[in-house]
Amino acid sequence: MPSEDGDVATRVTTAASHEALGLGEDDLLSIHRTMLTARLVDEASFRLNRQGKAPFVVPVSGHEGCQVGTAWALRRGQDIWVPYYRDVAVVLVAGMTPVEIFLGLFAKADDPSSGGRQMPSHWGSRRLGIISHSSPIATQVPHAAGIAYAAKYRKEDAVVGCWFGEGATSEGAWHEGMNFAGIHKLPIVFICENNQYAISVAQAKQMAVENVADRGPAYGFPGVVVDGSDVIACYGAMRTAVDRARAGEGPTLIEAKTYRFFPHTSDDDDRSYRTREEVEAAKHRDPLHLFEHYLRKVGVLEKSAVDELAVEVKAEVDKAVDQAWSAPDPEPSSLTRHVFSEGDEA
Ligand SMILES: Cc1ncc(C[n+]2csc(CCOP(=O)(O)OP(=O)(O)O)c2C)c(N)n1
Ligand SMILES: [Mg+2]
Repeated sequence: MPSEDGDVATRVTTAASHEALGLGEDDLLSIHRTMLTARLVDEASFRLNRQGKAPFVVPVSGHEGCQVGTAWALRRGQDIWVPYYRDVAVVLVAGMTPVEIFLGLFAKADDPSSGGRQMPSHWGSRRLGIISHSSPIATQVPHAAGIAYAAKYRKEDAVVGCWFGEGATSEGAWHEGMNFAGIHKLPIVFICENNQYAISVAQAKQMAVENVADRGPAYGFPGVVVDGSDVIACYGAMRTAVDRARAGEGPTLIEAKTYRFFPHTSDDDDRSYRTREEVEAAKHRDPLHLFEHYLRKVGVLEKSAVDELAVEVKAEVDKAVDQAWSAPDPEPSSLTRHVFSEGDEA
């Protein structure tokens, strides 16, 4: 959906109603549960970090709306997910369970991403079509474009979702991936979770434009700005983009304006670059609370049911923590697995 003059991003600021987007009550409840699960996984992970049990945590809180909203438009087991390290909620939508997430956090043998070898938050699953990314930011973008090229070349009915932060868009790899996707009209959607900071570096020090999405038309495809705190608006933008990709019309760049409520990681102290007032003000637009408000407004969930659900999901998350914590560690004898050749491995 390019704008009239074709060179600025189209703005999507208000959510269409869920009915207009084909979402029923069950969808709304599942979306809410997934956002809540991501939030509680995050809070548990931070507690575990402070207890010395989890080495490194990358928080998702604040991003749940844009992650669940965009991921919801892809099909599990058929489409391809290329998340980055902040995308707990994306991988939950893709089908990863809290237990699997904690197995990775504790570097356990049964961690589906790498058997405990990868840094936490570098998820991967062949079964679910989640591609593990490397730590250098934006390196997953050319990978995602290549995967979309392969899908198109093989005439597979798959759409690729590729997520990243706004800091990643300052990297050469990002521009190369975008350019390649535009040239070949690939079945891919790029989702920028713009939380205004790349660790401590504010957006104005990274780019001279207001919107990352403004760059989409320069690569020959639409750029869309969406309110990242509005999960339904994010779903709507992604639905349009995925339909466009599936119809062979090429990529879309979605920029979700969001905010992270916690520091960059468990190793960061954000007091050195953000005022507490700024962080507290951002929490007025908490995507989870806004969605709960929406659910009450449309009569899908009572306040008491929200509270009950929070207790239920917290119990599930706590159980997942216990299960993962008591799972076996990798065998020390397997230490060099995937580092040196073991002969005839596939
Ligand atoms: C090429 C490269 N440079 C620097 C880093 C260190 N680094 C890790 S995350 C990050 C910030 C990325 O910010 P953004 O893309 O906005 O995502 P966010 O963490 O805000 O979600 C940086 C600079 C890195 N991993 N890779
Ligand atoms: Mg950022």
